[in-house]
Formats: sequence, structure tokens, C-alpha cells
Amino acid sequence: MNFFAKIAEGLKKTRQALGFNLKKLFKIGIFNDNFYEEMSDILISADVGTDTTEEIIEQLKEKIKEGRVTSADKAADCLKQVLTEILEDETLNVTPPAIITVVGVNGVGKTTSIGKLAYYFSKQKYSVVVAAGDTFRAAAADQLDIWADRAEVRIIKQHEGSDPAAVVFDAINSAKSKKTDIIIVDTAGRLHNKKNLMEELKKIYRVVDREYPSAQKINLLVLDATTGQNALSQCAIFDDAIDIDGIILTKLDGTAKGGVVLAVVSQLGLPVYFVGVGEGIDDLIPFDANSFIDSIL
Ligand SMILES: Nc1nc2c(ncn2[C@@H]2O[C@H](COP(=O)(O)OP(=O)(O)OP(=O)(O)O)[C@@H](O)[C@H]2O)c(=O)[nH]1
Ligand SMILES: [Mg+2]
Repeated sequence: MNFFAKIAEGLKKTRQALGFNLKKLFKIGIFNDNFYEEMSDILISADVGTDTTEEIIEQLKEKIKEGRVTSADKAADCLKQVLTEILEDETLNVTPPAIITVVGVNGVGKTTSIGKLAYYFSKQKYSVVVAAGDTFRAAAADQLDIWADRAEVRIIKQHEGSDPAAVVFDAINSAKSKKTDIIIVDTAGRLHNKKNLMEELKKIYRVVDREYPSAQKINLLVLDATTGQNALSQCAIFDDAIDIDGIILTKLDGTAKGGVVLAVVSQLGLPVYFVGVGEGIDDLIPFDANSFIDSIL
């Protein structure tokens, strides 16, 4: 399946809800208060969020007024423009050696996304090692092991309960000696409490800074699209401990509320680098604003 088909398939539910309702609304062809009110309802029901919805409606109003738009097609084009401006996508540029640390709350799809990322980068001829930094559960390293096998990359792990920073230390030494391009670090989503989790993350970063100052450091936050507006508040949880560079938004295939992409970009001010559209190894796609907009409208 090519890229476009894949994202279109992944966004099927969103298209059926959001896209279908918007098309129906545009067809009426009268751009009055009623139109904007209904559009606002449609966007909010797709988890675009109230602030972002307001922003979209304001900009659309202006464009429709400025262009003296009277046809449904032209109005839909105006909406596409507005959404494109909000989403302006960024690609993640990796310059080896790089260390990508993946964080996020319990169950959002960190480990799965790491498996897919490892596969994605190794297909681009980068050498990759994954580090099993979630030592909180024994099953976590086993799960990452399975993904490392599938992606055909190396894994560095220790026993359950060991220090995640020590795993990262091992991974860095191994990457240095084998000249590995990219290290991807898995982390725990849940510890006894939030404080432990943040201390653990800070310790990982200290080790990275000390042991591999020359490496490009990339911190990715994984958010689960099916949790809608709740996903937005998860960013704040990690804010104290780390500088997040961008987002991986998972499970877009499982939701009709893919509008959350717009809320994430405009409200968090962070780029969405990848979207997860399924459980398979190639179901992680670099986010592309135009394909996204074309697949929902
Ligand atoms: N449909 C779908 N399922 C996904 C996607 N990404 C992850 N999942 C599923 O989400 C579930 C949780 O994924 P994990 O990768 O274990 O999540 P995690 O964040 O590592 O979880 P913890 O380690 O427990 O914090 C698994 O069943 C995955 O298959 C996606 O893009 N689409
Ligand atoms: Mg995990």
C-alpha cells in the first residue's frame, strides 16, 4: 500500500464522520452564521477542541469574505487552506549519531511505536539499536524484544527492576563501539508515582548528556488519538522533566476523532512527526499535512 492509501485507510473513520459532515454542510452553499455554527459543532465533535475550532472558524470567515466566495467548492478550498496553515508539517531530521527517547503515559503505544520507528529507520539504511528502558515490568522488555526481532535491529536490555539509566548507559556504549546510527529508548509509562517516573527520566537524560554529548537528542511524546482532548493535557505531565521535541500520535485508525491532530499542533505548538494507523510494523507514517487534509476532506 502506498503512503497516501495507507493514511487514507487509517483515517477512514475520521473521514466518514468529519469529512462526510463537512461536505454535506458545504453543499448547502449558504455561508451565514448558521453555517459557521454547524461547522463549529462538527469540528468540536471530531475533537478539534474549542480554541482551535474558534481559530479555524475566524480564519475561514475572513477567507470566505475576502474572496467573496459563493460556491461550495471554493469554500471547501478555503477551509483546506486554513487547515494547511495550522498544520504546516515538519519532518524529523535525524543526523546520526542520534538518541531518540520515547515517553508517554501508560498504554499510549510507546513500545509499539518504537518497533515501527526502528523498522522505519532501518529501511532508510540507518543502523538502529533499541534500549529497553522500561524495566518496571518484565513483560516490557520481552515485548520490545519481539519488535526488535521483527524490525531486525539489536536490543539492549537488563533484568526487571534494574536502573533504566544503566540500560541507556549500556546502549550508548554498545552504539559507540558498533558505530550504530540511532538509539531508540523505551521508557516506563507508569511507576508507583509520577515523581518516580520524572526522576527516572531526568536520570536517563543526565546519562545521555554525560555519556554522549555529541549525539543529537530527540525526545518524542506519544499521545493516543483515541483519548481525544485528554491527550493534550498529558504533555504538561512531562513538561517539568524534559523538553519535548515532537509528537507521535497513535491509534488514529481507531478513532473518528482524528481532528485531534489539529488541536495537538495548534495548542501544544509541537510538530506531529509520526502518526500510528494500525498495529503492523509499517503502520507508522511520517505526518504530512496535505495528505492528512486530503484524506479527511
Ligand atoms: N490500532 C492501533 N493500535 C495501536 C497503535 N499503536 C499502538 N497500538 C496498540 O496499543 C496497545 C498499547 O501499546 P504499547 O506499545 O504496549 O503501549 P505502551 O505505551 O508501550 O504501554 P506501557 O508500556 O504499558 O506504558 C497495544 O495493543 C498496541 O498494539 C496504532 O497506531 N493503532
Ligand atoms: Mg511499553
